[in-house]
Amino acid sequence: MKNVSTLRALILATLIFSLAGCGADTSQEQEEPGKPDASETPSNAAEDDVEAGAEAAPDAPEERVIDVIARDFSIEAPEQMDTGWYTMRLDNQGQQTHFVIMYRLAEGRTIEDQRREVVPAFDAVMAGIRNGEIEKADIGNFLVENIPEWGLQMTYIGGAGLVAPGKTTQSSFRVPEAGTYLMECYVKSTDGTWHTSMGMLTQVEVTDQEDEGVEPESDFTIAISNDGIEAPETLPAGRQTIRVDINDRPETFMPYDVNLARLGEDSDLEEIVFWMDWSNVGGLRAPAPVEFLGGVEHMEAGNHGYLTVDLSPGRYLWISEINAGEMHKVFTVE
Ligand SMILES: [Cu+2]
Repeated sequence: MKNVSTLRALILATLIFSLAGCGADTSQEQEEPGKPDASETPSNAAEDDVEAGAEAAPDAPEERVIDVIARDFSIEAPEQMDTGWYTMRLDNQGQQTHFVIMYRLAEGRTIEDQRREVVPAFDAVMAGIRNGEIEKADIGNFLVENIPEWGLQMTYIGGAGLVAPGKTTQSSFRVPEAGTYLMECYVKSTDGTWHTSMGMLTQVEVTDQEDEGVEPESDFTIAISNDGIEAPETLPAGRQTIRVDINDRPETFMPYDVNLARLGEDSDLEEIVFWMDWSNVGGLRAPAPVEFLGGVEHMEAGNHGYLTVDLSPGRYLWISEINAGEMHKVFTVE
């Protein structure tokens, strides 16, 4: 392992320091969780231009869509984006569950810096956990000691949550400012190796753009706070755009996220909660214990994103990677 190892920026759900002041956007008004929004019409602009054009006013602007493909093990994504709202369509063409988070690097840093100074530290910490040399309680200290300061200054802005092999998901988020961003998937492969280290890390250069893009219209809203996940007990079947408000920031390295899973007959909630914690040897490690349908990736408090999914009747689960034992909620689609 390298002397100046690393931090792979993402993951540290269990670290005990808070990175305050990370560019939270509090300007957006919040809606009451669980209430249908004013518009009952989900925006399908991203899905079907013709249909959207027919439904909307003639000059209605369309959502900016980026198509991202996850494979075992790479992320195919645009190299350039503008500031403002984007809808990410994530197509998982791999055999393992993937997600794609997007975050801004500290000023002047690039993917090369990340690969050299951050990624190896996460390889080292995971190897240490696997062979018993690093206890859970020591992870925070290890990372702080082995990560350069800039590696603790990522700004998380969202992305598409965990999605099962062969599935596509859609998530919308706002890119707040110009800079160098990375997209990453840090699920672990079957042998425990981070997908990041296997190639699932790409760079995106963001430039300023006055056009803020178009924010989707939502059918329902859920809210994530330190008190838990506030969400409707039931949702109707069909295609839904769900707004996710991130209202608090936990005392951890990373802010909250939320993922959606469809529960099967024999789904074990305890097993899923365990799996969500990367610091467990079997945590975030393929294969996933449940079928994931996407989600809203980690973003700083005061921001919000959207998840668009087609739901069939059944039991489902909202669950965060952060403090998953408390931060989850089961609901029904009727
Ligand atoms: Cu992955």
